[in-house]
Amino acid sequence: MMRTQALAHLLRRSAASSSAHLRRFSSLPSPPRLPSFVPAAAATSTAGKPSKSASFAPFAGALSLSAAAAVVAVAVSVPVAFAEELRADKPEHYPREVVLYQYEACPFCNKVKAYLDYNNISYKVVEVNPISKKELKWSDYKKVPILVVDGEQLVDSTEIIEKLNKRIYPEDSVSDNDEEKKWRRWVDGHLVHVLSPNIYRNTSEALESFDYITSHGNFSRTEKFTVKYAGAAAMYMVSKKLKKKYNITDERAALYGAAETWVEALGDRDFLGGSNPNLADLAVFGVLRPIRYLKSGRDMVENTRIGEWYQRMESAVGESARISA
Ligand SMILES: N[C@@H](CCC(=O)N[C@@H](CS)C(=O)NCC(=O)O)C(=O)O
Repeated sequence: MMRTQALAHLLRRSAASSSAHLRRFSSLPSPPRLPSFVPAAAATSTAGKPSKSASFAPFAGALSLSAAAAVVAVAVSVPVAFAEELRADKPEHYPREVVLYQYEACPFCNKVKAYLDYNNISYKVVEVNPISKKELKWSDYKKVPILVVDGEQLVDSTEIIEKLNKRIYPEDSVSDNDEEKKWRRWVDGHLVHVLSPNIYRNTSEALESFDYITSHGNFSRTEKFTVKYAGAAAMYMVSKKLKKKYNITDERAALYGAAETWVEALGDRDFLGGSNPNLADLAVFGVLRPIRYLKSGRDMVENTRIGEWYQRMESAVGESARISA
């Protein structure tokens, strides 16, 4: 990121903190940041996909106490009028209205949300029912995420981020940064495939995952019960197939291996982007966020060195920029 952009970014971050404070202490809508899971995509690959009913994968977001504490600290020190000014002062090329069609626990959706949150781009969320998908009737694209930016439909998490980033940082050339590109590809081509075999590893983990999915997704009351048990059973079976497909013998070893590979890539840097996260940091963080507080995510943090970077990312990304629909 160029220096001027870094400065602009710092300003935006303080605006983000201030607006978060405003949301907290005034009557502005408060963005939910509770642990949240929904159906996602073990079945997201293009070839040999599992059936629709089997295409759930759990993912979660969680309240970061340290991030919350930081926001409160800023809140106390920033006068409300100044904060309001910062909040209103978003650059012109920032989108005016952003709507994310998502499954709360989908790793690709969480990748997009990490980008939006980090850049303090306010967005509304439409939670899609993964069975009826009635919220997507208006679109020919039947996957999530879909991001509607000032009326324009953007699809595919990587493309969405690419396009938004070009708009927000027109001078920034992501394509020049080979390292960033390489690790973003690693996220889509490797890391996401390791997740499902882990979160559906055995019956208790599959049920834990589906408990989150059904409690935070858009399901009718009847669907909730059926999906929890049938989904957990189906995904337990599907995850065995996925292991074969992606040549995974020990799913935990694969998860720990991926976490360590990422830590090695960071070297002695705080973030892959240096002192600030870049798009690869945001992608890794985004797809891991939904599993972080599941058993697999807790095991990953206990058994690898990824925890410190993850905490830095939680602080850097800060509060959700989600606003009420
Ligand atoms: N390459 C796409 C993958 C999107 C994807 O596969 N999303 C899953 C949810 S995590 C999906 O919508 N699957 C189809 C379904 O649920 O029917 C991206 O990065 O956005």
